[in-house]
Amino acid sequence: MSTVGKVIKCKAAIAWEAGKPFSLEEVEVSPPKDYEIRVKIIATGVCRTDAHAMSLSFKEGLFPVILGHEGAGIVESTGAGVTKFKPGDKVIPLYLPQCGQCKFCLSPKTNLCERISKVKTPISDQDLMLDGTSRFMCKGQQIYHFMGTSTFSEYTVVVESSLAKIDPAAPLDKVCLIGCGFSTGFGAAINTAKVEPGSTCSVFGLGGVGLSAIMGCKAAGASRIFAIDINKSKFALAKELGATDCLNPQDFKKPIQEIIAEMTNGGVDFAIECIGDIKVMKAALGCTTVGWGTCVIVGVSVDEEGFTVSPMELIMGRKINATFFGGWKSVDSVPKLVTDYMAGKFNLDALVTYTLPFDKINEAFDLMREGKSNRTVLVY
Ligand code: PAD
Ligand code: ZN
Ligand code: ZN
Repeated sequence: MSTVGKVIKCKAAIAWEAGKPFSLEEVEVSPPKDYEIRVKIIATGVCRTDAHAMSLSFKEGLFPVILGHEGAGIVESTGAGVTKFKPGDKVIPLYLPQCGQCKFCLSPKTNLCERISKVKTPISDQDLMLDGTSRFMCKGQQIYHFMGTSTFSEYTVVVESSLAKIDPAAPLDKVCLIGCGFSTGFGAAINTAKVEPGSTCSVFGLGGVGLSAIMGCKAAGASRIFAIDINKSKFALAKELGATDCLNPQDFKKPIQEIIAEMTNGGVDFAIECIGDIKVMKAALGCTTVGWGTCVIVGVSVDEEGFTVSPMELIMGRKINATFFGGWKSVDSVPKLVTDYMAGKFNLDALVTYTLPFDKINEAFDLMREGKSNRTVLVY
């Protein structure tokens, strides 16, 4: 029986309030309105950003909410006006939209889109559809969307400019990582830092994002790649993916930036912070060389105001930059990244530590918090 035009009842993980585990619930998902698409999610990764959004320290989170922003699925139905998608298309929802018409989308200088350019933090945006309403209901209550994607629901509704059509042969339980973690880390190295052949790099934090940054540094031809983490169980995979030196800051008496500077004749060319820790961001900037060192911030910090940079650090030629979704223009780039993965150009499979049934979502978050997984992919 066709579900087109009807409310679909399905499984979703709802965060009812901050700091509490998800509850698995039956939700009602309304049909897509104009320029919207309803997607059956097949697989979704679990990213640290979802954990930030449900943490007690993130003051802007709206509840109850369906989180999840690293998914892949199949179009179930389309609303009026949708021209680029049809039922059956394989797709990846995009938390960074690309409307294609705004001043940002028309500029090659940024991957931002006007649809999210005015918000303080992109992870508190896109909590409702563009008409200011939600497509999710549970127990008679409206549930917020998250980042315009809400992939922790078996069915979700997204705006047309927040969706990429991908190769129909792509394995969704792997390419879902292109929806966030892989693209962010890989792009941070090649698009934002613009890592050069023969350069030295350091990557702080070896979760799914940092390991992808290592892959990006290697693909860009870096000759020496430092991988830094306080969890040494991350080092074996970091090495496999291209790290040349693995360092645990807790093994040294001196600050890690000094150790790296000593090992590199004054500092690395590029440093990438993939944790979201203010102190580590300072260390990342501090381990770059004077003259031209570039520090790229990827990690999202939700509980602190920011960090100070001395003008001298910048006057001495260091640069600081940050990335959102690895600098990729989402609609244009995601299908190409999927094609590149299918052509064997990078190794997404290595990032997936566990693949679990969706019902084990709380376990997946525990594995991430305990440092036991790089990425867990949940399948419906
Ligand atoms: P993760 O939690 O899987 O990995 C973080 C890693 O950092 C773990 O291996 C930790 O052991 C390690 N770590 C923690 N503290 C320290 C420390 N003090 N020193 C050294 N290592 C440490 O996270 P993830 O890979 O999913 O995400 C990383 C960050 O990137 C996180 O803040 C997330 O919110 C952010 C992110 N940003 C974007 C973006 O567009 N800017 C996209 C996706 C994720
Ligand atoms: Zn993410
Ligand atoms: Zn735009």
